[in-house]
Amino acid sequence: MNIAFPASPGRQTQGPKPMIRLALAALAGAFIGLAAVPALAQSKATEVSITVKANKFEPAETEVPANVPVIIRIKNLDPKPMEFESKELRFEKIIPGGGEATINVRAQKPGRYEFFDEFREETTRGALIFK
Ligand SMILES: [Cu+2]
Repeated sequence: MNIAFPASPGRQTQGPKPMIRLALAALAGAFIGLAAVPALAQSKATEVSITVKANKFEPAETEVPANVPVIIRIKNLDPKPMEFESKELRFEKIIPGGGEATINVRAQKPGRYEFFDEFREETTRGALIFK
């Protein structure tokens, strides 16, 4: 029932409404962003550096705290590409020879979580031990 606003075909003012809606959405986004900051600060990620040389991870095993996200900085020192992968930690990344990458891993319960180079799965294996 649109009784209060009779249609006036000649003057269809669009008005600033869409802009206001956009601005509100941006504001809401800003507030969500702010709210997320304390949560991030709470669960500080642990950083680990792992290299690959002559088809071996170094270190092959690394202990990290459980229930905290982990940032893996992986460097491929070999001249050929690798596919750094973990089914348990759910990541997969191709890293060119001589290249490096950063992998973000979610917080995990205590346990041993394996990773490998999928191009050389038999020889190139390692694990993160969440404790
Ligand atoms: Cu793969």
